[in-house]
Amino acid sequence: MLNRRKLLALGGVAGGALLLPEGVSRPAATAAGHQHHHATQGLGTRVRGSRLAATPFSVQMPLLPEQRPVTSTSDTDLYRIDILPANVNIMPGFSTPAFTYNGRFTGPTIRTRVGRRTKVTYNNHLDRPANVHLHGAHVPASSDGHPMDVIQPGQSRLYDYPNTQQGCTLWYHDHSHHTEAEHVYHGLEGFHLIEDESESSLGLPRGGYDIPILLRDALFDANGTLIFGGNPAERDTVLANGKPSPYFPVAARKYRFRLLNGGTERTFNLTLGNDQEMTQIATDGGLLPAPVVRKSVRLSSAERVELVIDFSRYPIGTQLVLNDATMGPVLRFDVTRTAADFSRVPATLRPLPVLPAATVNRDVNLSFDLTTVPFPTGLINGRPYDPSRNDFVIKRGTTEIWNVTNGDPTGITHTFHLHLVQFQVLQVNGAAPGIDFKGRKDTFWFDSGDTVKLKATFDSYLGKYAFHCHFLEHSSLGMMAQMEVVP
Ligand SMILES: [Cu+2]
Repeated sequence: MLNRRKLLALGGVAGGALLLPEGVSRPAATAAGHQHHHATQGLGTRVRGSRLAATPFSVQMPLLPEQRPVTSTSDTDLYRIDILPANVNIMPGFSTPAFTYNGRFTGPTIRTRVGRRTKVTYNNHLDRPANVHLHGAHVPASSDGHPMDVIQPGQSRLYDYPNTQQGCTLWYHDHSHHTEAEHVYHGLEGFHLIEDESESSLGLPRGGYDIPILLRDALFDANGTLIFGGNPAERDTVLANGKPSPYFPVAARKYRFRLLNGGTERTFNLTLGNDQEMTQIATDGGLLPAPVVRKSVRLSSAERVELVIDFSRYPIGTQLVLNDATMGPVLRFDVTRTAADFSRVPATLRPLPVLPAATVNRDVNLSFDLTTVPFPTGLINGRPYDPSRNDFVIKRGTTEIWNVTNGDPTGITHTFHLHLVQFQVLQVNGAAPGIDFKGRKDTFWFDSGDTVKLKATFDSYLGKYAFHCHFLEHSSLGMMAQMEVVP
């Protein structure tokens, strides 16, 4: 019989609390040596007890700036990004100490295209080790941001990304061992978009109508400081591109929105207006074989979904709220003007690759050891993460089937992320997968007791890569393991 109090000590469970070990939950402000502002209450915010709350739709959602390369050659763009503490404006009228890429709470967007190499020099100006993982990317192990492969304070590191996979919405974020949840929560995340020549011929909305939006949750104290280390379910503010439940003016035409859940432990269930239709065109690893019309979309931590919304169906002056079942209003689209629209969503997008027959089967079980004090221990196949151990050794070129099970009791949900490859989900609990599992995936959400059968081919890089629960509070507690791809 599971002790209720123990269960509540975990995140990922409604009403639960997750406390991180001492030293893991240092407030950014203290660690960064900043004096945070005791700002007065701002327009659009109100103090509720010891917390700060935002009035929905009081600020406009910003577009994320695209990072310019320092230099470019015929096939490579070289960027420089500083990892540094900064005071940023998230809640109207308040200054919030954060960890940032180039001073931005949601890091700058890197937009490249298939076959162009991206090299990024990261300079770590924090007082602690950090590193960078390009989530969903097909990269050599030396540039994957292995949890133990960190950039020490004051040091720099060049990451090299070949961008050889098909066009997709990737994101970069901190992956430093035991501090990944805290670092990402405080702002170390941003988009890395790979565009595809063959995609541009499809006629999808592009340019100013192709908009990345990072959704996440957060909790602020009355001074506007981010609160980390408590119960993730209590985070009551939803941010879109770093602003609380903003509004966004749109033209009466089609838009492509690239949504990323950048929350460390959050599952969104999104609906638009009064059951309005959204057309899903892509998932984690790029375009779906065909568009799928949806009225609700589930998006858990680290997942991406690309939606085309056609605002030409609504009169000028219409306001449409993107709403989450738990957190309420996420973002309001205000249809404010007309615009020409030559874009379209073709009936066929891109077929899935046919993977070779699998020759290896593996079982992966995610669970918590609820008996350890003061914190539960995250386990994969019964063991907490140990970077010196290879849990799986995979021969290069092999196609494998993994049966991934959420082995925890009712109420504890998990996500699963496999580095290095995009996989295909064959079955969920023995049945054909639903739309949330379709396409090229690198992360999925699953409920207690669920088993997800996936297939992947490991045909490229050698070396050590992680796989883990992408509720980062869970991976921080050990719910992570390691595979090594060998010749
Ligand atoms: Cu988990």
